[in-house]
Amino acid sequence: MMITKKEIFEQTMTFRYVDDHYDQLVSDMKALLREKKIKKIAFIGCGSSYYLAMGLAKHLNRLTKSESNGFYFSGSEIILNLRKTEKDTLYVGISRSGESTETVNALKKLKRTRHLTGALTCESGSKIIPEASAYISLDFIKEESVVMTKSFTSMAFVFTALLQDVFGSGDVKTYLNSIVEETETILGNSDEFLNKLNVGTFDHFVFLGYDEYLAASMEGLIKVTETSLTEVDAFQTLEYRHGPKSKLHQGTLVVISSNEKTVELEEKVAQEVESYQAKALLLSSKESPFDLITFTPDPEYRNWFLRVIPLQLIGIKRAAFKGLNPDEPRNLSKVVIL
Ligand code: F1P
Repeated sequence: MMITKKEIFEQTMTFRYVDDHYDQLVSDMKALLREKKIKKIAFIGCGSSYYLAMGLAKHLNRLTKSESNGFYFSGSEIILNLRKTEKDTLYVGISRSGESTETVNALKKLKRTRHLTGALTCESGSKIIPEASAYISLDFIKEESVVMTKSFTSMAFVFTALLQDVFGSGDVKTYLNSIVEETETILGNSDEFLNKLNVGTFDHFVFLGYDEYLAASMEGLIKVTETSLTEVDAFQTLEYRHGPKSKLHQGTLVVISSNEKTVELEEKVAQEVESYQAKALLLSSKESPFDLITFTPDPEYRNWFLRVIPLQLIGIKRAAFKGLNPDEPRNLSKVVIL
């Protein structure tokens, strides 16, 4: 089996490891959050790790019922001095490799100017670690593919759980177990449904959603681009109607990541999409007149990163249809060094 495909299907196993080793994985970071009474966290990343930063920032705002506790920046925004930074904020650099120059230099700069820094990575021996006062490292991931799949969702899982543990209510162990359970189902159902839909034959994809689901949709955009070199867009769902819908055609698949709070209006977008002979697919917990991959009820967006799994599979299925190898993505390297 291709490396990228194998790693997509390993996500249940890696989530189980996160569940089994959660306390040990997060102990330093959790102690820092508690000891410093952190209220504000700015997540910093590049590429997929930037969209991971976006999802975690949105989730922190949701948990704290505020729009001013979670922030997300690309590494370049910090090293180019485009953003004002605050001393009452924890800056968490996110990097699978721990080596991306922009992210490492951003954290170096923040540490040098006496900001509190942390790191989330899959490589504990990497350059990002010395720049962080506390870190979470998922060394067991050992992702070989250039394309981030299980590393993205596992880092999202562990830090989403930590945010819920420190800032949310409810029992984190129950949450951890529920995500592991659901992942198995989502992988199986998505694979089966997308095969039935013959998804590789679509030549234009659109991924829509809000907040954490928009972050998942943007990650899907990168995945489908990197693996299949296919045209793909991502927007807030209703924003799609303000111009971008002009590209809809018979070969377009529009995937709307939805939940109980937003599905009623988002189904109107699905209706409009199909009026232009394109195809709509809902990722949602509610019965729908449109094609549907069913997720558990998620009014608090707690399974946001699982919405990426169908999009990962779309990428490799489209690549297979086009005779492309996702293990050798065009123009890409595993780490971007300046
Ligand atoms: C970030 C990144 C990946 C991308 C490619 C190059 O890496 O841009 O998002 O898919 O692998 O590197 P990292 O900072 O998370 O290691």
